[in-house]
Amino acid sequence: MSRSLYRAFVFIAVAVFTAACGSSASPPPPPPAPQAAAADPPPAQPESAVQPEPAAQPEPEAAPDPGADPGADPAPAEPPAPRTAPERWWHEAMLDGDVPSTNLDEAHELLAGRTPAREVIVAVIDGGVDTAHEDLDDVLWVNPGEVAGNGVDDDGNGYVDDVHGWNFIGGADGQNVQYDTYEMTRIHAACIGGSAAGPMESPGQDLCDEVASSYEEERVELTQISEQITQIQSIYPILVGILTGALGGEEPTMENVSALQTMDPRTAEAKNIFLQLAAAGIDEELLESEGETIQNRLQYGLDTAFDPRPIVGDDYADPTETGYGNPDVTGPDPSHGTAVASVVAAERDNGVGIEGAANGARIMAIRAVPDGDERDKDVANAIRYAVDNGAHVINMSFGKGYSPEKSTVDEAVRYADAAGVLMVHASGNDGADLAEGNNFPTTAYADGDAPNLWIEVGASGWQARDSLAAAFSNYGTELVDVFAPGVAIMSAAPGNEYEPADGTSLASPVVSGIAALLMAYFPDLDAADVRRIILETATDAAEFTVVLPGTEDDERVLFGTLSVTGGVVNAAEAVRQALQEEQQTSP
Ligand SMILES: [Ca+2]
Ligand SMILES: [Ca+2]
Ligand SMILES: [Ca+2]
Ligand SMILES: [Ca+2]
Repeated sequence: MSRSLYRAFVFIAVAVFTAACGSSASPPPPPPAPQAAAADPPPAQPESAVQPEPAAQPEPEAAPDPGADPGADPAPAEPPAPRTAPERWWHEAMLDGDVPSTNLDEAHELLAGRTPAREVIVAVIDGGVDTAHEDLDDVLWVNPGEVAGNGVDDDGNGYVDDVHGWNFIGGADGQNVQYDTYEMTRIHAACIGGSAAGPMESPGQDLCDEVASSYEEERVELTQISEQITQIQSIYPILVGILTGALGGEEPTMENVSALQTMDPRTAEAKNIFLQLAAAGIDEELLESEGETIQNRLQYGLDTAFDPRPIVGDDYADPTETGYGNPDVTGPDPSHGTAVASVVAAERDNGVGIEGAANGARIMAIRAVPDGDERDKDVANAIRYAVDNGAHVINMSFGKGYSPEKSTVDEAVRYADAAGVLMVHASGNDGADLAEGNNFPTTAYADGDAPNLWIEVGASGWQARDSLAAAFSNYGTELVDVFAPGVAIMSAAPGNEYEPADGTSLASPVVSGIAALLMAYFPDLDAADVRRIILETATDAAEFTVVLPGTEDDERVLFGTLSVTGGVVNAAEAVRQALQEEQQTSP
């Protein structure tokens, strides 16, 4: 879950409790919300607008027009407009005439009548891909020299039965790592002698102090969110009960609740909160799943004694070791990687599901990212596997705040760069400036030099021009190259399902997919050409005034300050330029 959703929870929890205490006639539940929000507000979270004011004060709110009286309710009075994203928005040219998207639709129109000149292999280094998904099963990379399931490394690449890719976080016995610690936790463990450190030695007092405080901050924040989710879970059925009554027995939805007219302040309050929750995509199901996610993070991510590495059974202390793992590229929870892969290459003409950005692309699934922080050794091996087995593009929708073995990853990135493989990386979801914090793997090597064939991608939204930069997206005047759609991206989910997802994790594969599209139709373009064309043809939005990510509604900046190009990728313009360059170079 992104930090912005964390904030949504905090925000809504406060609203819920203001409401519950202010309008419930029966004995209100103890109001623990203020302590949560006030005790230690998470950094960069100026939620002054929602400070929970005296929570217990019963508002004398008999106003028949709920939400119209700004004095009656310190929370934002207007329920968010109940708009949902157009399902295919990230294929369109513009939203509402002025919010730029990819214009993939026109790109494909421009290419109609041609066929892809080659199969472009896109390695998806992620948490696993549902290889049985109806919208992906026919676009998987198939290792031509490997026979499945015979226990033999038929093609001699060092990996046994790697038909669609490889899983670096599993054991030879077929077991899989699902959860892992945060890198921060591993370093903290190295400082305090916890077994999560593995072979890592204590990094010295300065880093130990820094990590100890980040660790504690994270622990407090996750604990608070966990409590808040529990609180909303206890209120939610009450809301639904009130609204169901007001709707004459109908199940409340965003639509019928929006349309609900009421004179009753309690119902009005329930309506307001329900719509806020719905606008943030929060329902009972999400509360349960996010509650579980947060619990897992507390239980595994922050456990200084947890070490899943024996499941893999590698010699973890040796960063140069290869060949460990197993061929199960799906793993126990392929939801993230399935969404990412589908944005790149979901079957466009099979009449079901969604359309990926590219046709003519093949997904090489490489599992290296657990629920927790990926490990440098696995990331490096995943990159090398992709390069050695023919990937043209490597999508990396993952990141972490510390990278103790950065040199190992750097070497693999240099290897890919030298091999002409385009690397596309998500900038991360902290709503932060990358110049002020790291999201590894970073665009620069430890020695300050940088790879040529790397695109760092921020996430753009659809709702309005001033929210073009997604609230959760990391940004960087020099460290993010370009933005791409990453909000409400309809994508594939395990089990032939489809659902919208948010994150720079979705923006990155939009770019990987456009790169694959160009490579497939214009085989003379190399990775450097494709990178150049994508960045040169991005829709220039540098002069747009947008809300600075991570500041809620406070600070406004020019979109051009958030990335190198100040643009949003534009597939149609990229194709147009590729066509033009093709014409110029052909005799
Ligand atoms: Ca299929
Ligand atoms: Ca093999
Ligand atoms: Ca085999
Ligand atoms: Ca499809």
